[in-house]
Amino acid sequence: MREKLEQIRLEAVQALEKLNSLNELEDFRVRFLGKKGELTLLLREMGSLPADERPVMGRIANEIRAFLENELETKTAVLKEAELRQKLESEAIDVTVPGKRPAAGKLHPLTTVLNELKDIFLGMGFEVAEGPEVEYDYYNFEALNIPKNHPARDVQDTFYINDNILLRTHTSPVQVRVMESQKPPIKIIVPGRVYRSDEVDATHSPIFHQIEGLVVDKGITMGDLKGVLDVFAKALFGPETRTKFRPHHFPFTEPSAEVDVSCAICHGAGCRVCSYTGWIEILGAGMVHPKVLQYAGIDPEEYSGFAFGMGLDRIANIKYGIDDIRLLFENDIRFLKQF
Ligand code: 2NL
Repeated sequence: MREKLEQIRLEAVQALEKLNSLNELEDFRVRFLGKKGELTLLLREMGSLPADERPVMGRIANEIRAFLENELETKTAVLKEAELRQKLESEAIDVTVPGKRPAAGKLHPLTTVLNELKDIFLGMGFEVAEGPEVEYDYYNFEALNIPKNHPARDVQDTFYINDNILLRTHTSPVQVRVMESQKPPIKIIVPGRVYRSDEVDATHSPIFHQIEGLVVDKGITMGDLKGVLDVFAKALFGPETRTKFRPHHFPFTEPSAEVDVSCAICHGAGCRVCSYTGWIEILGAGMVHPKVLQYAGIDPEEYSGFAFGMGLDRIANIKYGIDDIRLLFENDIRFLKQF
């Protein structure tokens, strides 16, 4: 019996050293100290011992039990501590890792440019007018002195709904409607979507955006037109900006001009943006044709006016250095994020 007890103690001490986890600790407890454990089973055999040996063996067995229980307790505390430390380490949150920036919405570059243009013209006393994108042939062409055989009326350029109805090719019909329904003085800008049956490429899109302006009053002259467009160009491209009027032809204005602004990138020295000319063409303008006033019921003997029109997409591209109009319509988030 004494030898068996020694044997158990030896095995237990060896097993103790190999214990590495709380699970193994429990297995150890069951194996040596449990109800069916080696020590318990051995103690059951005490009955068959001579009476004088029992107390001695009992004492030794209890010593071993107390020793193992003590060891088990110590080892449990050590392993629990180790497991806790490992858990803390593996689940630790590194508060110094850079955060993820929340995706915030932004305005489309066309919207930003339109807001800027509106600000500039509202500052000069203009009001914003809007109107239908589906228009009568009359308002889009006839009332603007664009004769029946004019190339701008070609079905190749215009989306016709039927003989009389079309998608507006410019925002001018809105100005005609305002002149019909309002007495001068008239001082409006008209932004909006317009449509032309163009082949899509870097500078053409079947849907694009225009902003036109119209001023009608007594005694309006080309000098007023030049003054307004000069203030506008300086506000949009910077105070150093100059404007240049080149003679041109539009059916709805007489005289007509195309207007260039000095290149804001190279200040006239010549660069990629201005095709090395120092000038950028940004709009068309002129004095409202007397026939156009007459069509709208305004007496050209009493009133005169000027008008201008520009492509909003083109202005946005110039301002932001965008080289392809299609980017404005594709809504590729990688493109839009840059503004
Ligand atoms: C251009 C040129 C222009 C107008 C638009 C206009 C409107 C009325 C009467 C007279 Cl109701 N004119 N608009 C005048 C001159 C030029 O646009 O190149 N636009 C992109």
